[in-house]
Amino acid sequence: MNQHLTDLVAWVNAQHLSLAYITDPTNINYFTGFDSDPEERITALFVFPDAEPFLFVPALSIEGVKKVGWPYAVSGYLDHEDPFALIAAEIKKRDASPLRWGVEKDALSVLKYEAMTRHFPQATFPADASRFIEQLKLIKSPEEIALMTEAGQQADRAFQAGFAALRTGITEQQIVAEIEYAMMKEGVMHMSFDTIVQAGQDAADPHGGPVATKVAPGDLVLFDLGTNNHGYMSDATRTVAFGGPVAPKAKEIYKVCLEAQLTAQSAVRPGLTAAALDKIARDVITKAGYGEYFNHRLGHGIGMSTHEFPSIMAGNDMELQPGMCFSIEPGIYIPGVAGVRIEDCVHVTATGCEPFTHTPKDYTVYGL
Ligand SMILES: [Mn+2]
Repeated sequence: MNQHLTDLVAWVNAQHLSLAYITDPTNINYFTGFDSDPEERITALFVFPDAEPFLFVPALSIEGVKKVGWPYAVSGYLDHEDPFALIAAEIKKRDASPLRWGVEKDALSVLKYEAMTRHFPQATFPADASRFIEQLKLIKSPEEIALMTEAGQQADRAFQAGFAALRTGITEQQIVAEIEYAMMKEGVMHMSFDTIVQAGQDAADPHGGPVATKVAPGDLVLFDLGTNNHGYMSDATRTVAFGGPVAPKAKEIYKVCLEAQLTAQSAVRPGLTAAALDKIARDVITKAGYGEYFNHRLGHGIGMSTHEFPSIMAGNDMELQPGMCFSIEPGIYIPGVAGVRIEDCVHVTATGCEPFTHTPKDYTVYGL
């Protein structure tokens, strides 16, 4: 049994549960190695204190489960069958009357909840698997860090493809196409999220783009991208100048943002709180007079999802520990002027941290 699944079984025992019912596809991948997007179909993992676990999937996914080497039972259903009746029958083979259920309160839909309580009217839901799993995911194993290191190397190559595509008149969306084409050609199966390229004033909207804006000389161009390497994500941001010097204000906010990023990244150590790390970066930006333009937390955890725990923000007193992985991504966004964000994801080591991406961060001008 892999370590993640062993930990889940231990939790089921410690909570005196009859079973754990896992439905979130990313969590199922975390515990089983089976990566799927079931859309509206039903995929579920059931774990018991004494009996072996089982996976329940659409019939068309059974071969996929076997391919990843899942060593326990798997059963399926056809589209016209009632999946919940079949699931109930599988559960009853292992426990005729499971009373205490652990479920992901963040993920279990009302539909699935009602279906299970129809079959098991005595069921209670005393334990939240979502909270347990987010704690379990906080610390990455060396194997997970190795996959994320590889994902970071892919992101570094993606930046090179993006920078190489820069020329007058190319649109943000066309640069995205060049980046993702280069990644797919080298064997990357998925980006970890839709690649963001924003030129000039577009970058002042941290949740916008890419759009059909054409890159023009004197723009700062922001690239935020990452890859999915066997289920483990990279995520990094670089902002570069194109075609000559940018406006003095744009260059100034670049310098401030870089100082905030470097200061925070070099301050990471076990025992520092997430809130303190956020403050270290924020203080640099606030002292320079741009505090109001840094309108999001410093960072987010990363692993099999691009946003998980720990959240690097004010109010989070969680202490950093070796094996935690998160982004350090200060930004300064001045509407009508420019936007800058610089981001590396790192993993905490015994003495500091190690970034997953190594693309240089110094202010760089790319030629016409
Ligand atoms: Mn990020």
